[in-house]
Parts: sequence; C-alpha cells; structure tokens
Amino acid sequence: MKLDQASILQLAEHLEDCELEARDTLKVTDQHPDMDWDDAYAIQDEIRRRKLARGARIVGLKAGLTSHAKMKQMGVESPVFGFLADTFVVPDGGEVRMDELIHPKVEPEICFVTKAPLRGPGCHIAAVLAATDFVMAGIEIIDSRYRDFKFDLKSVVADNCSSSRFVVGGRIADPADVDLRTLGVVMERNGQLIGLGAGAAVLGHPAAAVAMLANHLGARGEEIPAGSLILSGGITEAVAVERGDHVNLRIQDLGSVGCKFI
Ligand code: 0L1
Ligand code: MG
Repeated sequence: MKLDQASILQLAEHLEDCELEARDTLKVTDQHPDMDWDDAYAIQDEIRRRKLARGARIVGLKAGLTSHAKMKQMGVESPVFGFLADTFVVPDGGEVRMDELIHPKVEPEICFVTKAPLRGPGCHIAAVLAATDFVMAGIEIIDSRYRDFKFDLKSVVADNCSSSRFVVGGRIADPADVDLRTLGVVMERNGQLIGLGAGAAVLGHPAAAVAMLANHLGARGEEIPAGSLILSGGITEAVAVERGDHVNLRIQDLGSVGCKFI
C-alpha cells in the first residue's frame, strides 16, 4: 500500500460526505497519483465500516463495468466491485429523491440471490449457478461522486463503484429454468426506449461476473455469503435521468421493475 492510514480515513470520510451531502469532487488519484489497488479497496472498506458503525446493514455486493457497452462508455478495461447497503434500497415502483443525488444514471441488471457461500479462487459459472437461489431484474442507480463522471478505476473503487440506489423486483426465477445469456432486456424512460440488450452482454454470461467477484474476494480472504444479493453489472450503457422521469425495466422471464425520480 502507498497511502498511510490517516490518508485512507480522510479520503473515506471525504467521499462518504460527498455521497451523503450530494456534492461532487475531483477524483482521489489527482491528489494521490501513486495510490494502488489495495489503497482503493481500503478506502471503500472504510466507507463500509463508517456505514456499519452508524447502524447500516450490508445487503449485497455488486460488480460494475462488466459489459463492453459500459467499459466503452467509461473508457476502462476491467470490472470493479463494491458493496450495497440497506440505505440504497428503493422499493419496486418507489421514488428516488433527486435532491439526495448528484447526477444519477440508470442501468439494467440481472441480479442474483445466493443460497450458499461462494469463495474463490477458481470460482466459475457452474459454481455460481449451483449456489444461486434465484435471479431477478434490477435497476441500479449509479451516482459517481466525481465531477462529470470523470475518473479512473482506482478512484471508482475508492468511491464504492458509484453505488447509490437500486431497485429489484419483477418475478424471481430459478437459474435452471432460464438461459441468462439470451434473456432480452428492455429499459424505458417515460415510455421511450433507452436501453436494449441481452444477458450475454455481461461477460458472455452474467454468472461470470459473480464468479469474478467471488475470485476477487477470495484473493482478499473473503467470500460471498449465502443470502447475498448481487448486481452483476449494467447490460447497456448507463443513462442519465432527471426529476420527473419514470424508468421501467423489463427482462424476459423476469418480469418488470420500475421507479420514479422526484
Ligand atoms: O455499476 C457500475 O457499472 C458502475 C461502476 C462504476 C463506474 C460508473 O460510475 O459508471
Ligand atoms: Mg451497475
């Protein structure tokens, strides 16, 4: 690691304050160009510790930048991983308050709920499917704390991968009953099409993103616990939303889920 503990604590506090006060900032690597991946995940871990200390619960995990559409949109080449707190949950059909966010974008995702722990190294698609209780549709609302969504990967990781809100819902399905690669995905804003794709847009199979997450955690001596909700990554580019927008996502065999921005 290149950063000392005081810098990790200060950067975590700064990024979380930006999240909670809905204000943007410059990417953390501007001030600390030498920081490494361990520093980035240590800052994210400290944000998680701060939330837990205030009584939040961690309800899941996410993989981000797992599709070519998203990698191209953000100019990066590898996935990143973050956590989901209970304070990020929006009920299906619920309201997302724009005054709590900076510049939110929505992305359509296939979500997994596990019934057994998953631990790398060596985790693969089959192990993920065997450990999956059910899959469902989800809209992730990302809200990078970085000005104009301008960042590099280490800054993104430190910022908990732009995690902000998420909505899950629709119909739950046993992964044995659906082909997650070919499920059609349609996302609309105010009735207009804004995203179209299929599950295979995520690393060829969305379960591959979950396996990568398990392998990433395994390298850190951690695992995906049973009962975790996992967002496997945006199938299309993320799309900016404004106050008054209604967003609806339909995924073949998984029903629909939606929210409105007020
Ligand atoms: O969930 C995601 O794909 C977000 C990853 C972080 C980068 C971004 O803000 O787009
Ligand atoms: Mg996402």
